[in-house]
Amino acid sequence: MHRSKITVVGSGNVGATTAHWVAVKELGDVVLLDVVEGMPQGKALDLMEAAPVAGFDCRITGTNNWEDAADSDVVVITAGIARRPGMSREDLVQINARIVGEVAKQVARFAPAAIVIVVTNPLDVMTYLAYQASGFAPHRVIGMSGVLDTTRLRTFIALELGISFEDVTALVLGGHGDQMVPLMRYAYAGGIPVSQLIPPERLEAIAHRTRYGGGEIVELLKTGSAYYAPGASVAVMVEAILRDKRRILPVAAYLNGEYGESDVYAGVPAIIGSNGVEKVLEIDLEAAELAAFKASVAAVRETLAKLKSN
Ligand code: A3D
Repeated sequence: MHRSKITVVGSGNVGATTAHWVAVKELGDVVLLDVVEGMPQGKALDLMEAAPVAGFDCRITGTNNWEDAADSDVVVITAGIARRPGMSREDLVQINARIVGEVAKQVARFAPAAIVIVVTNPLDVMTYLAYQASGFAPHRVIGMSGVLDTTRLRTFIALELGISFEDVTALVLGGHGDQMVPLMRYAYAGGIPVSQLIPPERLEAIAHRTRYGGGEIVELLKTGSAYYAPGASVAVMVEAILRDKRRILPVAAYLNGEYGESDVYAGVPAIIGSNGVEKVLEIDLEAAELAAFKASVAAVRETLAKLKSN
C-alpha cells in the first residue's frame, strides 16, 4: 500500500496548521519545509509527539532541504509573507512572487508528479505564477481560497440562523480579494435557499462580512493573518485529491474559456480528484453576478499585469 507524502512549503502559521489538520485526518506522511533553520524541525517533532495521544499515525519531518520533498504526491505552497493591519493582499505581490517562483521550480525538480496547492497571497496571481514557473499542466496547479471564503460564509449563515454549521452549504466565486463574489442565491440551509430564511439586508451584511473576512482577522490579530480556517480548508483539498473524492469545491482554477475568461486563475466551482482539477463547472449566473465575477477577474489581471511590467 502506497503511503502518501504531503510536503508543506513554508512552516509558518498556515503551513504548520495545515500539517496539523492533515495529520489529524491521517492523509499521509508530512514534510514541513522552510528556509528558517530549526523551526520546521521543531514544529514537526512537536506535532509528531502528539501522535500517540491524538491517535494519528503519520511521520512528520521538518527540513530545510528540498531533497526531503522528493516524490511528494501533494505539495502545498504557503511560503511568503502575510498581511498586517493596513495591508492589502496586493501589497505582498513583489516579495511573494519571487518566493513562489523559486519554490515552484524546486517542486518541478524534486516532486515532478505532484499536485500543487497554492496558498500564498495574492492568491490567484501566485497560483498563476506557480503554474508558469513549474511548467505543470494547469489542472495540477490549484489555488486554495474559495473553500476558506465559503467556510466563512457558511459560518456566518449558521450563526445568523442559530443552526448547525453542518447544514449550511454555500458558494463564493471570483478572485480572493475584496471583490470576491459570495453567491447568496446558491446558499442553502438544510436544502432551503437562505433567502427564504434571512431578510435581504441581513444577507447583504453577511456577504459584506464574508468579503472582508480575512481583513477582520488581520485587524484582530495585528501581527499576521488567519491560519486555523485556512489550514483546515487546505486539508479538505488535500483529502479530495489523495482519496480521489471528486468533491465539488470552489478553488482557484485555470480558466480556458469558461465564464468567457482565458489564461487566468480565478475562483470557480470545480470537481477535485486525483488529477487535481478534474473539471471546471460553469453555473448559471445572473447579469449582476457575472458582472461582479468579471470585475474580480479584472482585478486579478491588473495585479498580474503590474507584476509583469516590473
Ligand atoms: P508566516 O507565518 O509568515 O509563514 C510563512 C513562512 O514562509 C515563514 O516561515 C517563512 O520563513 C517561509 N518562507 C519564506 N520564504 C520561503 C522559501 N523560499 N521557502 C520556504 N519557506 C519560505 O505566514 P502565514 O503562514 O500566516 O501565511 C503564508 C501565506 O499564506 C501568506 O502569503 C498569506 O497571505 C497567505 N494566506 C492565504 C490565505 C488564502 O486563503 C489564500 C489564507 C491565509 C494566508
